Amino acid sequence: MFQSFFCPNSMLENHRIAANRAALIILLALSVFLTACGGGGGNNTAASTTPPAPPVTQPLPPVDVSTIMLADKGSALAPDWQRGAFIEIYVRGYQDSDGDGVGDLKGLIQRLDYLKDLGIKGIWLMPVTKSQDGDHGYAVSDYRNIETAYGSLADFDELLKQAHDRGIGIIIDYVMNHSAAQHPLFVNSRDSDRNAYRDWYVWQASAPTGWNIYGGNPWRTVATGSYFAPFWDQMPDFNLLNPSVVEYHKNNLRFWLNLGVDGFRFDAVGNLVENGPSAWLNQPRNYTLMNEMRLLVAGYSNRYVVCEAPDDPKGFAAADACGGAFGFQLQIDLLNAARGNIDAINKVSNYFKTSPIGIAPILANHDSFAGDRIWDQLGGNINQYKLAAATYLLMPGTPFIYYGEEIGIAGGAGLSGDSKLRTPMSWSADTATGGFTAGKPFRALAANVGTQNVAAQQSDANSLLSFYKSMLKLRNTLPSIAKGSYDAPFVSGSVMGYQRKFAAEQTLVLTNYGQIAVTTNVANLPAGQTLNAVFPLNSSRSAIDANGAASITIPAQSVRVYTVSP
Ligand SMILES: [Ca+2]
Ligand SMILES: [Ca+2]
Repeated sequence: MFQSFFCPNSMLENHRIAANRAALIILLALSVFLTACGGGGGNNTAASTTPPAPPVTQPLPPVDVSTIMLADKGSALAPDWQRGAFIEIYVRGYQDSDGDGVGDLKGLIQRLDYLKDLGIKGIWLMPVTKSQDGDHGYAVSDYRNIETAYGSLADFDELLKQAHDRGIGIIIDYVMNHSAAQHPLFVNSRDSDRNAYRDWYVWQASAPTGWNIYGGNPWRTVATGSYFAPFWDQMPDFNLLNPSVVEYHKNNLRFWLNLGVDGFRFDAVGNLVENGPSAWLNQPRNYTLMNEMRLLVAGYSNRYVVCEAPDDPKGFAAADACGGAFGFQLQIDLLNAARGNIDAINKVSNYFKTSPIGIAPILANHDSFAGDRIWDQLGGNINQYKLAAATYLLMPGTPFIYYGEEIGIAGGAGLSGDSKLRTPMSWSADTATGGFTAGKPFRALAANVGTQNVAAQQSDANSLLSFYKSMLKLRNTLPSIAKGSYDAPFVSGSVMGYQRKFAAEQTLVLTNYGQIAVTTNVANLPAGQTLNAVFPLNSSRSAIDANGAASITIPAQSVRVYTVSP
């Protein structure tokens, strides 16, 4: 795992070593390490003709912590674009363009027309920065470059341009809590307790006792001390109480914003700062720190921020913290409501009575702690699946679809844990490639690729994909659904109803989660006006009586959406 620390890739970097070491010492060190890497070629001229030098333990990789100033190119996107639906995409698993079996940015560009047709207004890319893990990308080894297997910064520029041309924004994952152990900053920090970057990470002379985070000891001991790394020993936590570290991250954010990226998904914001073994989650500084980051992003035109904070979505979604956060825990109620559970239907109905508009509802994501693929959780029950989708795609907030969810992709065949959720996308029924690559996919395909795939569903008006398109079309054509108020919510038996209002537009959404048709008397409507069905289009008009009530029959397991007109 550590073998590439000083070997071929970083040898090139060593030619740029900072001037605080004499050239002679660098030559000596290069000689030593070229030999260690099997590339020295036996040339010891430098070593044999120079006088004795001070001892050098190892050449440290150069770090780039340069300042980047705000340079806003403006935004090509519509105002309120971030109230449309997003899709979370794992680039490695989306589309391979060159046959190496690994998804890449060029492949994603080829699929932008599909995403536009689906009705997507924003894409969250799981980390595209260079990583040590070569998989999920959360072990970032270079905050200002693209993962080699994904392409180049030029490809990323092209992706931004092509997405913007289609009215789609791109936000990228930003990992502020930790870097890769191979990141040059940590390699320096680990070198000695006198290194200039020692205090950029969290060090103790020896591991303190009494710590337990997610069932493990977060302290990792190496020759120079013990560092704090709760998620993985190869992902050391930054010391975010060091102002230089915060400045570094701000410069990295400006790097991407200056390129034209439309915002960020911030990883693990509940874990940023630790104040002791019983005070390591959701510390007060985490909220003010994220407010600083949000303000930095807000210095650019029309950008968007959403945070991952499973233990406090509402706190971090607040306007004086991230301004946006995923609605963790809500997904459990959404799925139980879809199964017809009355208690869950009531919880869903009540959710946005007290939640900030910045909540971003999900059904699932790339982490197994948030649940399995929806197909697996619902046992392939398409009616329940459509109810779950309708519920969160028509609600307030900004919904995030996890790639493949819209076609009912299942977990990977024979896989478990997070890998099971991060398979290649099922574009076709080809059980060898899924239409994902011309080569051999880097990981097993979804177990149901033969039946649940884009090709099979695109021309089927009753497919899950067509249903997702219908829901997103409502969101994209009715401002009240995308960004309106949440009014007059009620639950009556298995029926949930609410109204959305924006400017003069008023809509009514009714969902029957039960197994039989229900006739419901809907109240609090404008007296004497008419309900016009906008979904499905063939359902009938209904009159609102003088008391502002209308009697409506909703078939079993279905959703009805109406606009109100005089
Ligand atoms: Ca590729
Ligand atoms: Ca931390």
